[in-house]
Formats: sequence, structure tokens, C-alpha cells
Amino acid sequence: MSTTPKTAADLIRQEDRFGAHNYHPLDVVLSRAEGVWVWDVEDRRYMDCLAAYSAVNQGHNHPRIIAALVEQAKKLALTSRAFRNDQLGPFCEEISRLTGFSRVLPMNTGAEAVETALKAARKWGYQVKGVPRDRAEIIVFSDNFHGRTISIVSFSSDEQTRDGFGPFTPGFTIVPFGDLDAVKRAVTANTVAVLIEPVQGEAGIIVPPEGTLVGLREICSNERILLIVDEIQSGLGRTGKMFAHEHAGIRPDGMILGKALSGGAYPVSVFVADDEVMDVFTPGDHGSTYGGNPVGAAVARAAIRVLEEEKLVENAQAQGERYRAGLESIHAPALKEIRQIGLWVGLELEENAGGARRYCEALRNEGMLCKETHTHTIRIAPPLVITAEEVDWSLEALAKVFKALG
Ligand code: IF1
Repeated sequence: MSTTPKTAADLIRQEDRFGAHNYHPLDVVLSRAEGVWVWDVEDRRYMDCLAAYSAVNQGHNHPRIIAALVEQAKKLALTSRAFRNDQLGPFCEEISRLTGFSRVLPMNTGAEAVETALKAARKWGYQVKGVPRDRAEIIVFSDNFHGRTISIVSFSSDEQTRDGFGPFTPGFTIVPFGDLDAVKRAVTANTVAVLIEPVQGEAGIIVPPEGTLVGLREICSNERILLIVDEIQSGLGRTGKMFAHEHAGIRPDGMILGKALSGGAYPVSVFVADDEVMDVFTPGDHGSTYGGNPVGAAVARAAIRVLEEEKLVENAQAQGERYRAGLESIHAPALKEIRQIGLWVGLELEENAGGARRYCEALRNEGMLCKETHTHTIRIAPPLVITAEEVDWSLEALAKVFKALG
């Protein structure tokens, strides 16, 4: 076993030699983090403006969340659901209070909770709505991102996400994002649900046209279709509301949460709905080894407490507005469009700007870590604990890079 401390180059080589090549990360090798800041193995400091795709809304290594993780792990880490534990009941009640839904089904990753929602919608369709068995249809939207299982990529409109993974799961209809007429045309007697990200993250922070969610709510109520929102990335304060669908003032029939539900310390996800939907699950229908485990339950409760007690939702709104004002004062020919809702910013570059990746690499050299999406968009999504001074610091880095790269 090698004993000498590994340099970044050594660690990159080692990861590339033994790891699967399913990512193309920036070559920054991180070793510690706190709040909005991360440090690499050569002790260089960066502001994390991706926040692990909004899993670290509470800031890296939040002491209250880590304390909950450590304390619970020392006592009881995993029981499986064959037995009960003293953390699951309080967790379910806390999530029910937070979301306003009567029932909570705990899983681990976002994709698992999305799959749970799809299974619930189909079974509800057969048992409650009366759709003929195996005929359920679910409407989804182009440019969606709901995870990477085979059923979920079956309804992706992104070719790379699907390439080589067929045959695909049937029963999904893709319609253009925000096109209510297309939704109405896609509805059949067998439609059981509409699944939507209230704001599309991976697509590049795309807010649907005004009235989309209200219109969807109306269609789903009239046609007895479940409106299910995937708030795995948009939820838990990211858009300046606790949940992004609150901007539209609608109540969905089901919601999926993950990522910041556990503040980046441990995978926890949930599907929430009311009794009529959730009661389709009977013992033995569905589950997972780690779903609802005591550590995840304790960590999630701490993560929620941090969000609420540190007023991170309000801070996201305030600092998001600061970002918007600062970005609008950056007059760069390359900057085609600023999309911003809460602390979620997409900077769309002109096609001839050379692509967002090179801006992200230049920003890394200024000490700011961002991730491009779909070639021309720089995504900025720092932890919601960011201060006004830290926002200003990152605006200076952005202004410098846009000045240098045009
Ligand atoms: C990767 C993207 C973001 C999500 C929404 C479900 C899931 C995600 C709205 C699944 C997960 C992650 C996955 C991660 C990168 C990241 C991502 F680039 F893949 F598309 F955020 F936009 N619904 N998104 O955003 O949750 O199973 O990952 O816990 O796959 O590289 P998960």
C-alpha cells in the first residue's frame, strides 16, 4: 500500500485507472469542505457553486447535520424494515408536517423515490381510477431529468441518457415542456399521472411559462389524473420557496424529495402523497434495505431543522435577487440570457461563445466551481447559506471571467 500522500495527479490517475469512466469531472480533487467553501488536496479554496446539484443546500458539513449522523450511527445505524426503529415515526411525522401530505414512503436516492411514485401512480390507476391492468399511461415532459434507472431513462428525451440501454419501459408519453394543449391532446382514459419538475434543472434552470402548473392542476383535477412534482432538485429552498410549486400556488397530488432532504450527509429520499394514493401499497409491495433507516431519518430531521431555523429559504430569495442584480450589471456579448429563480441561476451563452465548459474552467481558476449543462449554460447553485459578501465575491469572479473570455 502506498504511504506517501497522493498528489492531485496521483489521485486522478488512480481514479481513472480503477473507476468506471461514466463522468468527465473538472480535474479538481477535493479533500475538505465547510459551508460554501471546499478545499483541494493542494489546499486551494473554492466556492462550491454547484452544491452537489442542490444536495448541499445547508452548506457542506453542517455541524448539526453531521452531529445527527454521528450520534445516530453510534447508537443504531440500520434495522431493515423487518423491524421498527425509534427514528422512523418522528421522521415520517416531520416530513408530513413539512410537505402537507398525510403519508411518507422513505427511500434513498432520488431515482428510487421517482420509481416509487411511478409505481404508486400505476397501481392507483388500476385500483382506484379503474384503468385496465398494464394499460396505465404517464405524461412527462421533454428535456426532463428524473434519474437514471432504465424505466426513468425510458421517458428521457435526451439521446445520450438512453443510448444503449434499451429495451425501454412502455407507458410514457413525452410532451413539450409547458405546452398545456399538448398535455390535453396526450390525455387518454388510461392516463394516471403527469410527472413534472416545477423548474427543469438539468435542462438549464427552465421555468415553465406563466400558468403552466395552474393549468396542469386544472387538467389533472378535471381528468382525475395525479399531478406529481419532482422537487428533488427544485425543492427545499432552492427557488426561494420551500417547494418550487408554491410559486404557482397549487397543491400537487404527490411530491418527490431527495438531495437536500439530508443536507449532503447521507442519501435520503421520499415519495409523499395522501392516503388515497399511498394506501395502494400493502406490506410486501415495495421497499428497500436502507429505506427509512435510523441514520437517514435522524439526518433528514436535522437537515430540515437547519433549513427552517437558519431561514435558508428566505436567504435563497434574498441572495438570489442579489445575484440577479449583479449579473445584470455584467454586460458581456457572450451572455445571451440570465435565468434566475431563488439561488438557482442559469447563464445561457451565445452559441459562438465557445461553450460553457471553458467558462467553468476559467471560473475554477478564479476559485469558483460551477458545472455547465447542455453545452451553452453555466449553472450557478451555491449552498443556501451563502452570505451577501460571498455572493459579491462570486460576482467579481464572474465579471472577471466574462471580461477575459468576452
Ligand atoms: C447524475 C443531472 C442534475 C434530479 C431530479 C431526480 C434525480 C435528479 C430533478 C435523481 C438527480 C443529479 C444526478 C446526477 C447529477 C444530477 C443532475 F445532471 F444528472 F441531471 F441535478 F440535474 N430528479 N440529479 O435532478 O436523483 O437518483 O441522483 O439521487 O446522475 O450525474 P438521484
